[in-house]
Amino acid sequence: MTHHPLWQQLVAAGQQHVLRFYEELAPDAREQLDRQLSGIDLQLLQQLTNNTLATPDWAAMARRATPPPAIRLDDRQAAFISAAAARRAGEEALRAGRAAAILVAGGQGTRLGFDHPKGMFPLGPVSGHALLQILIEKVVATARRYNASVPLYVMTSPATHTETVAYLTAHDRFGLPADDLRVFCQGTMPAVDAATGKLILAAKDSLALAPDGHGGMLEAMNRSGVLEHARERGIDLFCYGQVDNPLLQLCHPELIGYHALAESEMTTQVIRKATPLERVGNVVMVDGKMHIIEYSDLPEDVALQRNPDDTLYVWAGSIAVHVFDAAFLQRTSCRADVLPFHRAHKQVTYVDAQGVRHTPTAPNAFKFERFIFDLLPQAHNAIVVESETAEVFAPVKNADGAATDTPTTARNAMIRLHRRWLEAAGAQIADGTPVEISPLWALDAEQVAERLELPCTISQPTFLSP
Ligand code: UD2
Repeated sequence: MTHHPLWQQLVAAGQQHVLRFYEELAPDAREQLDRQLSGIDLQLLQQLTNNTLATPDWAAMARRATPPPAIRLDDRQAAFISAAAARRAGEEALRAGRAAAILVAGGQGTRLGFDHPKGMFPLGPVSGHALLQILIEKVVATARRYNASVPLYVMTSPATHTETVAYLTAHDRFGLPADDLRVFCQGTMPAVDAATGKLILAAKDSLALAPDGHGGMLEAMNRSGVLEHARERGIDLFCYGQVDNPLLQLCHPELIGYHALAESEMTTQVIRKATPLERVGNVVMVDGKMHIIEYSDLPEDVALQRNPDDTLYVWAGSIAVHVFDAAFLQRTSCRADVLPFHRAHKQVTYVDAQGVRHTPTAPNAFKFERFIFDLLPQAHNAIVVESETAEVFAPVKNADGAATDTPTTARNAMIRLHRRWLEAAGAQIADGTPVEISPLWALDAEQVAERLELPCTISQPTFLSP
């Protein structure tokens, strides 16, 4: 194997075992392995494995964290920007075609028992529409409402890319014009053996690679030409959200307006956490900078702290909805080290020195991921805007049967919200009757009030669509 072009580097890094089966591989299998190996930064990997790369001490940071200044729901009057002014500014940005949307959709539906990209999961309580359809139609409806184009950038992972592209093509992009949709694929990071730091062979001709986290978006936007596409279109802000939240308000005018008027480089929509250990990021200030400390990194005693009025001290839950300034993403996407890596202990299938495949029953490997929200401390004038949970957040994380964040809890949240909008507009709905509103019919309570023809009585499952 000594004639392999990467041999010296692999030996220097103690990783030459990855070529163990090289001699017996067919030419295309060799090519695959070569391609994977040439994409790896061995020095970075060594630093990550040895933990010599300075990773933030989240627990220590959490202990000196304070609540972030925020535009609170129950105190909108006191905010330095009024809700009305924010709405006007947001609508203006949308009308001028200055806003684009980003959806991160790299996850599979495995935890839901669904063997496809999570975005394809049928969630609509009456329509049965998939998460992707529900969210893309919000973008289509926003573009129509403001008579402008709103480009959408969907980030996939190697596991979801091909199927997502085929799905969107088969459905004519759910109404988005061809030039308003770009699907780009995030990168990967190799998994390493937790005990030895060695690269793992998932097969004789393949490394164990995992998606590099949604923070991989920065590099992928650059590499795939998405940033350039947006620049040419005159986009100066990106509205970001996750595909697993059907209540996501993608491109919400008020949020965009707060962002624009505050001249914020990164704006975060938050909810008031219902419970201390809720599985959301925690927006806090540490040493004068805004950070999100992930729920898994927040020490329990800090999470449990309360104010004298019994509200949570660490209250601001990030639901992974942001507005990014385009120039901010351009600037940071050029800096390779701008986002730290988070190390996770996971189970990874491997082939041993004899070529026998093993699926471990306990974590055996480290995976490395970057989180996009770690950009926050770099952003100038970062602001936090609180929204009502029932209007903005119903994540789909677990299969039905779990206590929280299941398809059923998300469907019920959609039904409750849509029922509330309809009843506020004067509809009479029989108890227990599911109702669902297509984003193409109405995006919010205001549009429902405009559209609804009275009298309106609903006594069977109803999907309101154009
Ligand atoms: C995420 C946030 C958490 C909170 C919560 C709200 C992280 C690390 N944490 O928690 O703070 O806001 O969501 O629901 O994000 N994804 C990719 N590529 C990747 C990894 C993830 O596209 O490499 C997408 C994935 O498709 C999903 C989203 O990012 O839509 C969140 O990922 P997750 O479900 O692993 O994160 P979770 O629920 O732990």
